[in-house]
Amino acid sequence: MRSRTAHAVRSGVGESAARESESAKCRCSGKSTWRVPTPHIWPRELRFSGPFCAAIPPDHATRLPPCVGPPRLARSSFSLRPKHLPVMNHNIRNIAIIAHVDHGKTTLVDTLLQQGGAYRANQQVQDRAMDSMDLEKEKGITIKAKNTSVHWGSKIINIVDTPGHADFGGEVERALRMVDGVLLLVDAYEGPQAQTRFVLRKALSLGLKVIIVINKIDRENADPKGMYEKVLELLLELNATEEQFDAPVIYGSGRDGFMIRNLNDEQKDLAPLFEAILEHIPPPFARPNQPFHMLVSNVDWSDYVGRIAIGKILGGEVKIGDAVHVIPHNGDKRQRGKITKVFEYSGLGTQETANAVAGNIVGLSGFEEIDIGDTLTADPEGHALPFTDVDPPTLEMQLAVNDGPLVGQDGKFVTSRQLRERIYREVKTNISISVEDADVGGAFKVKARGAMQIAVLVETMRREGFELLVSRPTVITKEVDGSIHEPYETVWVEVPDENVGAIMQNLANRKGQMTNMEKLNTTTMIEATITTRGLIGMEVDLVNATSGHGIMSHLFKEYGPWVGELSTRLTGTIIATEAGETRAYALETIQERGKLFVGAQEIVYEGMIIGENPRNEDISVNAVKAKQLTNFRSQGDGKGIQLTPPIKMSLERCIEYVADDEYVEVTPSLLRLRKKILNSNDRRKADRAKKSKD
Ligand SMILES: Nc1nc2c(ncn2[C@@H]2O[C@H](COP(=O)(O)OP(=O)(O)OP(=O)(O)O)[C@@H](O)[C@H]2O)c(=O)[nH]1
Ligand SMILES: [Mg+2]
Repeated sequence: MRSRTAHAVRSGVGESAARESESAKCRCSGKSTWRVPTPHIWPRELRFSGPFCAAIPPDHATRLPPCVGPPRLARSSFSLRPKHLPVMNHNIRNIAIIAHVDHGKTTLVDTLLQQGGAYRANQQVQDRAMDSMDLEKEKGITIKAKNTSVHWGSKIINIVDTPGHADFGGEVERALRMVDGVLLLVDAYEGPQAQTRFVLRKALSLGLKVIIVINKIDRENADPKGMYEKVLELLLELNATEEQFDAPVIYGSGRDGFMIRNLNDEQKDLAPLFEAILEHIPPPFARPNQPFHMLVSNVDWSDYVGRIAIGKILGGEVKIGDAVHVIPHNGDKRQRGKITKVFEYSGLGTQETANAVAGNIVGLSGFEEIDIGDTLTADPEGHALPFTDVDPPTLEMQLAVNDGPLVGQDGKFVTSRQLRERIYREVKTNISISVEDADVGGAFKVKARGAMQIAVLVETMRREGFELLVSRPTVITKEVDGSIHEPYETVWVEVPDENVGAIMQNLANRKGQMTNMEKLNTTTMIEATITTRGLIGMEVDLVNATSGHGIMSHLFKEYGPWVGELSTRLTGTIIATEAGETRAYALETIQERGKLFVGAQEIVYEGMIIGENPRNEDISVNAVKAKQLTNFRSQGDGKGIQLTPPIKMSLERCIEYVADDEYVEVTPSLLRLRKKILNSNDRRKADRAKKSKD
């Protein structure tokens, strides 16, 4: 019997595949075999899970078509002719870094880049370099998944840094389609959280190899061993296969640039992590001897070359000038294109290259119209590669043209056509957002995973010079057996012991049901089931109730029966009745009735919300009233008047704050709150009509 490892190496199969083969036995003959995992990208029924007979290398097995569709066995690429060509590019590893928000993914990429030689010796190294968007830098979170690569020895490791915030889960889902394994980062103090569960479940379901990285072990009170145990519990709960359960674990600190296999090893560098990646993550399953084909997993935009299709080359080779076919995933007619540029991702940018081979993650330009999920192939008869949709959106918000009296005073883009074109463009590169025209002209219904996702879009548009109106988020309901169902989530809230009562009360007001409570060192973890509707605005309440010490994470659970009316805002508003510039004299009396959102000398208009009434009703006030002039003039308006500084809310807070009959007016430099109906008489009439209808 020939040596399995030697055979594997001779035939070009990577070392890890050879290692995998050690225990494999052929089903038909019982002889030793070598085994190659079928790529997760194929539908389950097409995957071949058992070992192959050594005599027929899997590359030639008729059960493995490159594309879906009717079997086309006569095609030359599927002939049974033995060809001892490599089936894996063992110089490459493709990994994604996944974790809950803030568990240190982007910081680890910084040190991987440094130690992987991405910087010159004297080059200035930035913190969280992959968070290159302005909004990412400002918020300190990753919003979009990004590709990079490092070299370790003779190998290239392609890395995708993913966002950890729940609202951007769609980015993680599509990143996972490009890779063959993941680094699951877990904070050694916080342990697995809601989003750890979400991303791990997705990775396991795609059959990806996992390396567990217990990160931030430098933190005070870190419990690396305890957290590793918790990850194992999570793997069990998520029905990981035996092989996935045996995932290797590495401990370390991404920030301090070291990883170790055992806790008492010397804390030196990231070498143990690099070695674990090369050892445990399989080389990409790709077929160099087939015509070029690739599934588009992401789309980028460049002012110079236009749309760039990003994905892992699953077969063949591609070079500048090649003619390729674009097969749209929505069933539209296939189109022809010509590759104008091939990009590889390295360090902090992209690098043009003349050609790229199977297994590599690349960007390709040359297509006017290309969307995520489309297939690129050099084979004129090739089929579309399977594309599974990401989890559906649960929230909806309306974006509308600014029809207020101050429209156009601040922004450049204010028309319905401009707004429509921009929103529809966003949907092309962000598959977890969808949009449709609303019933009224100039308004669009944008559906997403969370309010933050839409807030990021609105903030980006605002910086581009748009003016628009944004409504309160509403949940997307479904009809099940004649009754309305709404989305429910599991929420985990960790609060200092003294705040437990306040948070339980808050959850109860939002019709949340507590399902578990666990006492930790100085804090308490509360687990509850609550509607997505009930969760809106809860983060702000938590920060206020715990002076910023509470941590909260949530995860979509299921659709369940509608829980009825829910009021998450118990206060009313103070509304301006007249247009003009606010006067300190008028505001002085108004501030006795509630909290103000505007200061003196600000422009307001009829129907604009200028403050909060602690009672649950709206009051109308004149904020531009000047002091009556008398013969005995005092020393000028405003002198000696003490106004409390107005409350200025962030865009996200405004979106969570507004009620159903209100809008946030967003302009490049201002955020205003207003009633949907500005005229007070019209508003009263509409209220009466609504009441009589109810
Ligand atoms: N003590 C300690 N802090 C760390 C470590 N790695 C990252 N941090 C800190 O954790 C915070 C979050 O780090 P990021 O790298 O942005 O986390 P992330 O996982 O990329 O966050 P998202 O992309 O928003 O999900 C930052 O303040 C880092 O300085 C570490 O190894 N030890
Ligand atoms: Mg990040």
